[in-house]
Parts: sequence; structure tokens; C-alpha cells
Amino acid sequence: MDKLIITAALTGAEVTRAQQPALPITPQEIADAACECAQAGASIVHVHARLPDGTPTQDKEIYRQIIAEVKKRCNVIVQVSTGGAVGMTPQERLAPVTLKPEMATLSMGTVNFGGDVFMNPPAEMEIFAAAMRDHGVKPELEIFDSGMLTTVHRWLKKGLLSGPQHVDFVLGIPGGMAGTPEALMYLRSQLPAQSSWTVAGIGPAQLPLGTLAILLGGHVRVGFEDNVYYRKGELASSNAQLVARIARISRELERDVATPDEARALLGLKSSA
Ligand code: KMH
Ligand code: ZN
Repeated sequence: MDKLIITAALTGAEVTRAQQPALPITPQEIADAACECAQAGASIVHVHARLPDGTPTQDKEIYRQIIAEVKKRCNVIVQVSTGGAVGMTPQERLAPVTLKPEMATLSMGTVNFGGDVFMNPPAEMEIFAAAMRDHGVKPELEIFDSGMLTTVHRWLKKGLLSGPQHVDFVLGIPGGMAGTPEALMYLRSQLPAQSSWTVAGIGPAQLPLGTLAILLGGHVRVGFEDNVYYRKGELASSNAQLVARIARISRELERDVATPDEARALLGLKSSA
């Protein structure tokens, strides 16, 4: 099995300081959290920008600061969000891709998102895919429900995507596919050949689905964007605490954890050196 790639989803767009007092918000806080996670075993950080008051933003300058602050401190892969927050325009959402980060998320379809609708119309997402290709940014394909994986197959046939894909199953969003082993096993069975995959279990699904992914040869995303708890009723003290636990479980299961450069090699990214 390949070494385990751990992604730390540090901030997200929805979680507040009231829900998780250790939530990183400023570029400095995000960079500190990113490198603490890298130290604990993360090779990718998935980042969302916030204004100083915590409001989600896709402001390119804030993303520029986040990337620069992370690079000053450590060698982790920075993956920017193009999902942003529900209700943002496609133009806003795409802004950080022009900074040519190593990776960016690419949502593969529209999904109910709690009481909201997270809009990802195919024509707009095709533009996102083309922008990532033009800027040399590796997409991580976000799959919230099974039909989105059939879209991946269609896009591969049409040439909108090429080469081995890296897919993230986001499971347990109210309105999306359930955070269950059955859902994960089904999605895994439908992957295009040569794809790598990771799982982002939401809330209580984070730990069991992450553990299952380690056993199945997938990769794992943890962090406050998806889950603010260490265990039922106990908030996590930091993103790094969640990373350290999944790294520990992986090593106990005799699967080594990838460094950022090992993750780059697995994902077909340029080496950092
Ligand atoms: N905040 C969600 C509506 C992504 O980062 O690409 C979308 C999201 C996905 O977080
Ligand atoms: Zn996100």
C-alpha cells in the first residue's frame, strides 16, 4: 500500500470560534496550524480564507498571505478551496486558483448542504477545471454524492480531465451521501482506474471512515472544517491533535505516513526542491 496522505482541513467556511475556540482564522493562525499539522503527519492542508472577524472570503490577497506564511514555516502542500461558502459567485470562488497553488478543490456537482444548496452547475465547474489546467493546479475532485462520480467518468471521456485523478469523498453532509462504511465502499467501487482517493467524514464519521480508509488503501482528511470534536462531548484542542491521532492509528496498522514530498510523488505534483 502507498503511504498515507493526511489532509488537514483547518478552518472551512462554516465553523465559528463559538463552536471551536481554537479555530485558526488569520493567515498567521492558519499558517501556524498548518505547520503544526505537518509536524503531526499532515502532508496537505486544505485552506479557506476568512476576514479578521471570521467571515469567509475568497479574497486573493488573503490567500496569497496564507500561502506565503505557510511556505515561510514549512513544506506542506497547500490546497486552496474553490468551494468557498454557500452563496459566493463562481468568480469569487475561483480567485485563489490564479495564485497557482499546488492544489485546489473542484466540486463535482450541486448538493443540498444542511438548509442551503451548494451550487456547482456543470458549465461553471467545467470553467473551474479549465482554469486549474491552465494554471497548472492539481484538482482534488470533491464528491458529495454518487452521481458526482459518474460526472468524473463523463469528464474523463470528454477530455475535461486527464491523467490519474485524486478524489475526495465528503460523507455525512446533511443532504449528501451518508457517512457510512457502505457509502464509502460503494463509491470506492465506482472510481476510475488509477485514481487515488481520500475520505472526509463529517462530524462523528471522521474517525471511523478515516480508519476504514487507512485499511482500504485510501487517504484521510481530518480537521475542524469537518469535525470540531476529539470524541463525543469533548472538543479537539487543535487541528494537529486530530492529525496526530489518525497518524498514530495508521502507524499502529503498519501503514506509514507520507511526508509532503512523498505525497507530491504519489499525486504527480512537482517536487518542492
Ligand atoms: N464550504 C462548503 C460550502 C471546498 O472547500 O471545496 C464547500 C467547501 C468545499 O468547503
Ligand atoms: Zn473546504
